[in-house]
Amino acid sequence: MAKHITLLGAPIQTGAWRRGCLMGPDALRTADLAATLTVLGHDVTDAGDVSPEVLSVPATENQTIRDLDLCAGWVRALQAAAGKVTQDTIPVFMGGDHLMAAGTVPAMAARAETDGRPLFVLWLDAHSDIHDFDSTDSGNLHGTPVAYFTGLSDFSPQFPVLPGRVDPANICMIGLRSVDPHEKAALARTEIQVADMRAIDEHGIAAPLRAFLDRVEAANGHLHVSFDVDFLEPDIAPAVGTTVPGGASFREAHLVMEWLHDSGLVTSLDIAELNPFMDERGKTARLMVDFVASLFGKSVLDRPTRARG
Ligand code: B3U
Ligand code: MN
Ligand code: MN
Repeated sequence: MAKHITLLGAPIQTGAWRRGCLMGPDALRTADLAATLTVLGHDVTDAGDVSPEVLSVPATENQTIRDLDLCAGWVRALQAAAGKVTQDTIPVFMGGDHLMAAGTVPAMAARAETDGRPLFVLWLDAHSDIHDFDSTDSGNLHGTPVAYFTGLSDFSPQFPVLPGRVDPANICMIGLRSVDPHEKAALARTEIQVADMRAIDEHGIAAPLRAFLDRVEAANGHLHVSFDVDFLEPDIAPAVGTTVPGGASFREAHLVMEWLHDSGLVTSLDIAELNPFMDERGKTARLMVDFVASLFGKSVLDRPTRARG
């Protein structure tokens, strides 16, 4: 079914240690994201890039945090821009490091609230990104969005009051293989469902995804997918700052995208952590466009879908 898709660039890189994610949106444009989705029959608008607000926020006790003012300015600007996306369009937020999700996800949660439906989040990542201002050892705030948009930790007054919050029970993380001790303890205290790489090796990637999609459907939820490029095996997707071996394969990731399409449940998408400076002749950007195409209906053969009208 044809969708209206809005591409929105989120060239934030201050949440990551390594520079380069600011080129992410342009790499996806260069890899023909808009044209690829148009060929699939969708109506695509590229709304350009968001710019950060210029802010000066109080310092945190933890002195290791990098670029706090600019990170806070990005979170505020992304919440404002994503907050303008109406229900009749599927936004594809082109990052940008994963702190982008501190802007996009609360805005999508607020959007879901307007029709009284819950927001579910599928977090495809090697990392759980559930640090807070106190717990982060690296000082890189791309490791914090989940603790922020669930309200599990307090990020005030530096980050905005959440326009919409995600219930931890409505989050499923798939692909984890680099979790810091604080994060491990934090995950154990929540109802977030986690399928780490060991679980995927033991049961396959389809089992946790199927269970989660069934829950989203039963709750009549909206589904936001936050796809961190490091979810993937670095051999196929080298364009990330923090490569972690043992990631999802080409086939596993394609299956996830195809199932997401067939579910008809996805209402918004982040593409996070694409760092074109680390890429090999555009291969990761092109691969990500291919995955997004699968999520929006590209398939080898036609199959009956569960898509709603
Ligand atoms: N958990 C570590 C590593 C990390 C998180 N996200 C990425 N790396 N990309 C941290 O710095 O918080
Ligand atoms: Mn991440
Ligand atoms: Mn990651």
